[in-house]
Amino acid sequence: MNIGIVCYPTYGGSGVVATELGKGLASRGHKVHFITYRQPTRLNSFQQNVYYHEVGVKDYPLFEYAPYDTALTSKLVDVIKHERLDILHVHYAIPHAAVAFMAKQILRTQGIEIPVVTTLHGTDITLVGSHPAFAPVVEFSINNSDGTTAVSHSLKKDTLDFFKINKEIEVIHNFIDLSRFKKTNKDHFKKAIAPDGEKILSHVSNFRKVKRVQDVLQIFYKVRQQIPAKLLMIGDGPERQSLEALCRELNICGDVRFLGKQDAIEELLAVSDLFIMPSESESFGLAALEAMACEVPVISSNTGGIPELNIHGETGYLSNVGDVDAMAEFSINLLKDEALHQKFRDQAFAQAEKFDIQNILPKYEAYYQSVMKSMLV
Ligand code: GMT
Repeated sequence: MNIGIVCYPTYGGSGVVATELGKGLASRGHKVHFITYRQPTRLNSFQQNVYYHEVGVKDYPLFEYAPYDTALTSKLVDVIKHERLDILHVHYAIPHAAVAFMAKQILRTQGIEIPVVTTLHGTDITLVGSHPAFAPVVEFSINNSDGTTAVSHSLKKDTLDFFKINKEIEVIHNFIDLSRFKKTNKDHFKKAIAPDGEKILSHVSNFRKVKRVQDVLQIFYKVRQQIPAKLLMIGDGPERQSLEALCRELNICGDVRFLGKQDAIEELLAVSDLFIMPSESESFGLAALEAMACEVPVISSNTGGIPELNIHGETGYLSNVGDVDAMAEFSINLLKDEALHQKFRDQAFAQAEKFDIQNILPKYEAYYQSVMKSMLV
């Protein structure tokens, strides 16, 4: 197939999923065209069958807001027509699903029919999409996509609960490349971070409010009162400054490392003993899956799609959002019991294997085929 992929090229989970999906499809012989305003973060080396089309937004003194949607629509029309795409897959509903609808209408006037698949990732429904500023457009563009997928059953339910949707939504979970995310021996590295054998807790996110990053510090503070420990804070975002202030307040700065946006996350996960994800809302929790693939048990909230991934009492523990006492207690119990910790490590890995990209890619291929077929009748 000749496939177009639209996504955000930044560090967010939706961009990572879209890029890894495209690379995976390309390795199975499909031609994949990424259409984005910047080279996606994980599209950083040459790969056979992968093409990149940059969307340039023309500046003009009249524009207070550069019309990205219009520029993306024009680019889509151009790429779909000249590269003869078979299908367009847009990730994150806003504004991509609406833009795809517009491009589809333009191409129709030229006698070209392009099937459009929209993948809902989470905040495009739960946090941003349900806002009155976006909701009517999100609802319309889901109903006018030829196919829609959601990354968890929970997100599908949220979408159906909030919007009037008259189309089937297919659930295809996030996935993981187990050849990259795996536990490797990084003892020298571990020694540098935790020279006296302290336990290593880690957190990866974009440090937005929805991630409840302050809870991560509160949990760590309680754990560290009982067990010598270090915390790795990986990523960056709007809450960073308030986190640093909280570190000072709790007097834990010496044991917390802010590492910023990292590419080789798997190396940091390889030295981690626990992964903390206390999110307010989380449609799936790709960062937790990456941790589990590296044999790191997950202490998380029980919100959204997280329970579809993290199994309470098996791969980690689930607690109510904001219950930092419970999350700290679960962490301490696990870290104090070596045999139990190892059992959870093994079980976390076994669970991650269920989301192996090699199992998920055929699901997308079959879904594309079914959408294209449904347009022929
Ligand atoms: O929350 C993020 O890190 C970014 C966000 C995005 O859309 O880029 O992630 C969402 O999509 C991921 C990939 O499908 C999911 O694994 C995350 O759970 C989801 N985030 C939220 O729902 C808050």
